[in-house]
Amino acid sequence: MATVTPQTPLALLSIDELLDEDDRAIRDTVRKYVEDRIKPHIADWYEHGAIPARDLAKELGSLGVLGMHLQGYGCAGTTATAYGLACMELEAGDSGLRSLVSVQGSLAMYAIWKHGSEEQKSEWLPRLAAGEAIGCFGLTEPDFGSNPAGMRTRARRDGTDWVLSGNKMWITNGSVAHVAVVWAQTDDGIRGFVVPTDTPGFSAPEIKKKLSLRASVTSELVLDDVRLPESAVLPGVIGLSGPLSCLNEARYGIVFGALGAARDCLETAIDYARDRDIFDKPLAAYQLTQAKLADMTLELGKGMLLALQLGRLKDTGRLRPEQISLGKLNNVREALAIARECRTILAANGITLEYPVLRHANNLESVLTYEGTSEVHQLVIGRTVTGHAAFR
Ligand code: TGC
Ligand code: FAD
Repeated sequence: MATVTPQTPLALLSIDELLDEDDRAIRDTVRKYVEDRIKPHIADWYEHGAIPARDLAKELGSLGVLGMHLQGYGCAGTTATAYGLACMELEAGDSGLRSLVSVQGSLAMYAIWKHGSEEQKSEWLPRLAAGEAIGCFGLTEPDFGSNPAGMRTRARRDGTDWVLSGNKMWITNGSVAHVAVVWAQTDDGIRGFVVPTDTPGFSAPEIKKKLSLRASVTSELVLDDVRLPESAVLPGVIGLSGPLSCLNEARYGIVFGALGAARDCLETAIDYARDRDIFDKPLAAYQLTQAKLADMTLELGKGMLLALQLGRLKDTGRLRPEQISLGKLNNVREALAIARECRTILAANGITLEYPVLRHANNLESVLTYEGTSEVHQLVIGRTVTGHAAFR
């Protein structure tokens, strides 16, 4: 029987030729960190529903990936493409690890970097970039996820102070954060507040019993008359465009990140199929298996080309939110389909934490929902191509 030397799925499309040397070097550094430091432990962290978030934050800070595409204040100032590639490698480890980094860099840090005062930037950004402090981002509420415009959390003036009250839900990093960026209604519209988590009235109980993103801290934020000085408000923005501008950054990272999880599943399934003999020959030598692997290789490659095109647009300042929706919708949806299909190749072995495929699939269920559900992104794209907003 004729055999050939196998190529990895992304090598087949010569993807590396589309990356410059610096981007490849950053990607390889992050990949090595994930191989050495995350992969040996991730199954246990996932099983126990606990990660050493504060230790990891310091390591990720030393690695230079926290807020890595921002300029100044201790941030690495890389290209957006390099940031995307780093997200991909982190999520090949676990979506929870990428979430830690996304929420820190693209949500908490970006909000302060883009909309904060000079005082807020110099107080928080260097510590957040170094991983000495952890940030979280409170937008979603128990009754307002896809429609944050309806939020009930309120900030009222009391003299020169602000007083915040309300509840946020499903907040990544909440219980381990040193600072929370909290969005609230004010008399002038929605505004962002920089809230040190040791402020009286602030608490962040952790949400337990998750079946997805178990290696990530997810919390409720309780704001019980949290009194803040006038300087706590983000001065640079009023209205929903403030938080949505931050979501653009995190969604962009997910476009690449989800492909990391998919790649890890596909490589695992290919290795498994080559090693496993079924009816006296390798599972990989059956046409049905090859059809699955070929289709997944194609989807992974198409997703990568889409991600790199968005990276190119972002690096040249031309990326629009509806283009990010195309990437988030496609790449998360396809990554989840790939993870599930890979699980079928591993069959019974696929349901355990000995292999990463069902862990990735379970994680991707959350990724499909957060940062705009698939339906929200379909509606964003639908509005763009029809001119009709169909959200309400
Ligand atoms: P709409 O009337 O369309 O817009 C209100 C204002 O916002 C502006 N805008 C944007 N600005 C920047 N970027 C975007 N992507 C923007 N989209 C809209 C818009 O121009 C307008 O500005 P202005 O100045 O005219 O007021 O708003 P809408 O209420 O109809 O809502 C639109 C919709 C549904 C798309 C939006 O609400 C939405 O995206 N909902 C989904 C919410 C969401 O994604 N939440 C994520 C929470 S954070 C999270 O999940 C973290 S997970 C952890 C991790 O990342 O790892
Ligand atoms: P809902 O908005 O109640 O949606 C329910 C269903 O209705 C979905 O299928 C949705 O697509 C659909 N739907 C909604 N609107 C429409 C419409 N107009 N037409 C048709 N269908 C519609 N949020 C934060 O602020 N910060 C965080 O750090 C954060 N981290 C998260 C971590 C995890 C693990 C998870 C699971 C969530 C996190 N979230 C966070 C919250 C996340 O952003 C929300 O869950 C998400 O926006 C969806 O909101 P929801 O769950 O309330 O669903």
